[in-house]
Amino acid sequence: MAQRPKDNLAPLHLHVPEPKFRPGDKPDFSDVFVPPVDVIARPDEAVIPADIHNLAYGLVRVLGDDNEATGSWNPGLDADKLRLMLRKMLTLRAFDDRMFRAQRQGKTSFYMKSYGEEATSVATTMALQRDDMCFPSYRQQGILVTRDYPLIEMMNQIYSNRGDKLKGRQLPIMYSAKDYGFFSVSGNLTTQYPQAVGWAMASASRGDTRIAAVWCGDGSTAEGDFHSALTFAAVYNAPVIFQVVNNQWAISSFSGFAGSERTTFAARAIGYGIAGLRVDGNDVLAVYAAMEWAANRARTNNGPTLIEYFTYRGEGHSTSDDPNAYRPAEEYAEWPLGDPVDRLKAHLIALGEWDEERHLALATELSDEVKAIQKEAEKNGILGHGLHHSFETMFEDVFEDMPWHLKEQCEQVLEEQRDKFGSEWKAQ
Ligand SMILES: Cc1ncc(C[n+]2csc(CCOP(=O)(O)OP(=O)(O)O)c2C)c(N)n1
Ligand SMILES: [Mg+2]
Repeated sequence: MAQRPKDNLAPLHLHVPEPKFRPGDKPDFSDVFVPPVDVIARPDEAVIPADIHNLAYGLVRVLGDDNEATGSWNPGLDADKLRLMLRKMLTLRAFDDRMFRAQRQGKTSFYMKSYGEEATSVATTMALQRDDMCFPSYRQQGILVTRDYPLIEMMNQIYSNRGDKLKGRQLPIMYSAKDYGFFSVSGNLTTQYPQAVGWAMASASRGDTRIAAVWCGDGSTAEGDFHSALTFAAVYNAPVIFQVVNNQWAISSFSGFAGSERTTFAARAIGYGIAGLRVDGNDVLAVYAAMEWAANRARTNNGPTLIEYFTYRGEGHSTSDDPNAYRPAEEYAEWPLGDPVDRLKAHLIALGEWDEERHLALATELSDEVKAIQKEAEKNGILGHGLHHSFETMFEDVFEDMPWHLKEQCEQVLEEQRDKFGSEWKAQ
C-alpha cells in the first residue's frame, strides 16, 4: 500500500486520562459491572492459564446482595472463622484510627490507613499458611494484625521511639518482621515484586514447601519491577502469588494513568501466560477463596497467579494527603461494592451468628484495647520528646567491623552532643 502523503493527515495527538468525577461532581458508578455471584465457576486448581482468560475480566464474588454466601467459590468457612476475620478487620480499623489521630496530635510524622481495603490483607493472610512469606506494600498492616504481631511493636516503630526494633531507621509504618513472615516495607514502589519472586524461586530450588505472596497497588503496576517480576515468575513457574490492590487511586492520580482504561489489571497475567483472577476486593469470602485457590496452585507446582482485588481507597493516601482536592467526597459512599467490614457483618447477621449489640461491644472492646496499648507505647517516647535510640546507633549494623570513616563521624556526633548538653550527656 502506498504511504499517505503527510499533508493529508490530521495531526497526531495523545490521550491524557482524566478521572470521570472531580470535586463538586456527583459520582455515578452505574457503569461499573457487578456480575451476579458465580457467573464464572471456580476452575480446577491445576487449570491451564490459557483456559481461564475470562476470569481476568470477570469479578469473583461469593457474598450476594442478599448477604448470603453462595456459588462454587464459596470457601465454606465456619462462623468462628468468620468472626475471627471480623475481629481482625475491626482491630485494624481501630489501630488505623488511633494512629491517624496520633499523627494529627503531632506524636508521629506520618501514617497511612487501609480503610475500605482491609479484606485484601486480612482475608488473604488467613488463607495462607503461617510460614508462607509475605511481601507487602505500605498498606498491608493487616498482615501483621492477622498474624498477631504485637500492636505495641507497630506503634513503637511509628513513634520511632526507644522501643522501636528498627531503631528509627525506617519511615513510620515501614515495618519489618522476619519472624512473622513479613518482609521489610520499602517506600520505593514495587521493589517487593522481584524480591518475592526471588524468595519463591529460592524456596523451590531448596525443595521447600513454602510459597510467597506479594501485594502492590494499581499505580505500582506501572513500575518496571512489576513486569520483570512477572516475566521471571512465568519463566521459572515460581510459587508466588501476585496481588494488585486496585483501590483506583495512586495518591491523586486515578487508575487510568496505570492503564485501567484499556484493560483490567488481572489481564496483565494473560501476556505472561500465568493465571489471572479479578476479584471483588470488598467481599472477604471472595478474597479468601481467590487466595486459597492461588495458594493451592502455587503449592502444587501449578505456577504463579496474578489476582486483582477491585476495591476503593476509602480515605486519603496518607496523613500528607487531602483527597477533597481531587475527588468528590461522596465517592466512597456511592461505590457499588460497599464496605468489607459492613458486608461481613451483614453476612454473619444473615446467618444468625451475629447481631448489632455484639458488633458494637466488639468494636468498643477493640478500640479500648488499642487505646491501652497506645498508652504503653507512648511511655517509650513520641516524636520530638527525645526518647529515641541514641545517635551512635545509626552507625551500627551495616558493617561487621565499623570502618574508620564511620567511627570518625560517630565520634563527631557524640562530641557535638556533649558540646550542646555538657559532658554528662547521654542519649536516652
Ligand atoms: C518508585 C517510586 N515512585 C513514586 C513514588 C511516590 N509514590 C508513593 S505512593 C505512590 C502511589 C502508589 O499508588 P498505588 O500503587 O495505587 O498504591 P496505593 O497507595 O493506592 O495503595 C507514589 C506515586 C515512590 N514512593 N516510589
Ligand atoms: Mg492505588
